Amino acid sequence: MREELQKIENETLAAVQSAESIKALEELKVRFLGKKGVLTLILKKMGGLSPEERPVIGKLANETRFKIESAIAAKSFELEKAALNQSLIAEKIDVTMPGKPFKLGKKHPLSKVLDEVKEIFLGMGYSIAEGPEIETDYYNFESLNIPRNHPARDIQDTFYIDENVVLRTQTSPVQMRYMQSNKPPIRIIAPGRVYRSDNVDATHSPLFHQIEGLVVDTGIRMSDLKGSLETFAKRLYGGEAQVRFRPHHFPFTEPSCEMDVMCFSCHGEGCRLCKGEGWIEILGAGMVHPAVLENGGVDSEKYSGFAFGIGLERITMRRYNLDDMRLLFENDVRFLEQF
Ligand code: 2NL
Repeated sequence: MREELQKIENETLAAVQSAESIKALEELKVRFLGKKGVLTLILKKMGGLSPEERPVIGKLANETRFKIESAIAAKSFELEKAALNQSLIAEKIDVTMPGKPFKLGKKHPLSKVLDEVKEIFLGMGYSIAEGPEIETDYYNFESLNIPRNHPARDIQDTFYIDENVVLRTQTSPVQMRYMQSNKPPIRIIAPGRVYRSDNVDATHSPLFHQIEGLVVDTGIRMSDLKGSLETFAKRLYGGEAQVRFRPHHFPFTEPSCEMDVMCFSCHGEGCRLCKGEGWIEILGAGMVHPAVLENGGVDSEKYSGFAFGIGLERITMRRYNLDDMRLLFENDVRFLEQF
């Protein structure tokens, strides 16, 4: 039996050494140590041994079992390590490889210019007011001194929801509502979408954006209007920008004016950009009409104010030298990527 054990030991150890996979080792383990394994069979035969030989062979068998178990454990550790190394090599990731570029969107030019305008007025102490895009005829027209049949309704012809409800043609209704629910001093801008039933062309769109402003306090004069709007123009277009004010007419302001900036391209000489004028109109403004102040619940004997309206598309086109407003609404990424 000694020889038998020795032979099993030699053969099994050799087999363990040359095993090439964890699976092969498992099979060896079963063949040698399992219920019907070689060693188990030998131990079963020990009943036929003499009482002197039994403990000696038993000890020997246990030693053999221990040697083989150790060899299997060592070999299995070795194989696992090799397998791990293999997968580390096979699954290697080169972290220095350039990644897949991630396409980021950009701010729309209208949003960029609006952000700048807001920042300028916030810096001058104004707050931002908002209101509904669907308005009553009263807030959009009547309260602003534009009665039914007034000719100003023609150029502001809009989309009627019904006889008394319209899509707003300007953001003035926001300021009218603000006057009604806030006491002076008032210093606000009202940016937002406005609507007119215009056909689409290079300078018109049925939907566009306006930034209106309103200042109401005691002792507000035309000089406050001029100083504030000139400061705005210089902050938007740079300190060297020159402005001029021309008389104009709006139903809701008296007196009214328009402000031009000197053409940045020809510096007043006249060129294609300014259509030979030398100046470019950027906003309309005026002293708030007393009737409009009263409609807002403001005592026009005690208070006065100025108001203005800026077309966002227009100043954005000037800012980026665009010659067609449709570019701002088509959302062609090849155009938008340039800003
Ligand atoms: C323009 C002209 C303007 C106003 C808007 C206004 C608002 C109130 C009272 C008085 Cl609540 N006026 N807004 C005043 C003058 C001009 O806009 O050409 N906008 C593009």
